[in-house]
Amino acid sequence: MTGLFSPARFGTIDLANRVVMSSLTRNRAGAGNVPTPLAAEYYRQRASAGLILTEATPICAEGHGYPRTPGIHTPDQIAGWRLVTDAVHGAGGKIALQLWHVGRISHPDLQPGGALPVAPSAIRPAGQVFTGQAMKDYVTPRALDISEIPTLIASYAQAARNAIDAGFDGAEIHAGNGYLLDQFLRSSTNRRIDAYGGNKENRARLLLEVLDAVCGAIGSDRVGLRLSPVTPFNDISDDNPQDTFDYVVGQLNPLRLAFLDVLQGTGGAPKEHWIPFDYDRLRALYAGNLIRNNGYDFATAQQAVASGAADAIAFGRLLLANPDLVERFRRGASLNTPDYQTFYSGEEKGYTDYPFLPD
Ligand code: 8OZ
Repeated sequence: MTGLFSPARFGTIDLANRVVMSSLTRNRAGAGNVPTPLAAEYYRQRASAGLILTEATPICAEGHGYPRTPGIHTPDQIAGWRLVTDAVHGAGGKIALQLWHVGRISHPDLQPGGALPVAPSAIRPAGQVFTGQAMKDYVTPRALDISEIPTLIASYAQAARNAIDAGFDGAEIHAGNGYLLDQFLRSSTNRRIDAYGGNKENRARLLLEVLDAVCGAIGSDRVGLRLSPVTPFNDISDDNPQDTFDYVVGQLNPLRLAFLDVLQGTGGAPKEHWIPFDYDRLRALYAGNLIRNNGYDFATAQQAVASGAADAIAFGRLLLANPDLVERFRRGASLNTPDYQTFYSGEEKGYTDYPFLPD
């Protein structure tokens, strides 16, 4: 029987087991948004997961929207990530970088030259952004001109090449959680009247062109994709998410990606409050390796992999708080409790000091 502890091959990436570390923003990058030696230690501690997906990592200066998030667009950042990939590989793990552009989820205080953040359309998100000094209201972003799209796509391809230069086993394109590519996909944030807006085919165009460019740059067998069909995070929604995401997933098969990573559910809300969506339909439509994420425990994850509903399960909070989660699952051991206070701030505390099981 295939289970969580069975090895797998996702494109060129060999996973020792089917426990994946979900991408988790931790806001601990150093000056210049460079990953630190402490980040290398944090990821090394978690290398027994079959595959680590890094924290979301901006592909270009305009892609930043939070303080202290590590980028992949400067030589120093590439060198910082090299510490991380060496540490994980030294511990026998596999690691892919999550490629990120926040789009409108930013602020002039976080943008080069104090410019407006960019988005598919000039629609201001509800809510506030932490600029590093203060909480400020989001601003109305600047709609990208169609003439800027090729440069944006090229930034994704360059960032993917940078990831390979930094030693990553692959790259995952972040097209979820209300960030730039999701802003293009979903009807609430995309009111464009050109080839990149309107019907689902047009709203999906940028993502599919980015996928093509990234696959061309590093090989599709090293590329993954993150989608989150109904998460409302960052003030986003879609008039018909099933229709939109059935279409997107239906377009992926010819690309032969390493994996598709679907964040299920509605943010942190309990399952009873999730916006209805048929994830099994995505499984049926998609011929490749599927990672499912959100709210799984050992029993439900094991069941999902054994039944064929998923090829692997991604864990966020559980791996954050239990670096040796795989071993704890094997032994049926108790789990450390995640400390929410230190998710997005601090240094070692709540980052590299969660205890391992005694030998
Ligand atoms: C939590 C805080 C900041 C960013 C995401 C990159 O949701 C994030 C994120 C999560 O994908």
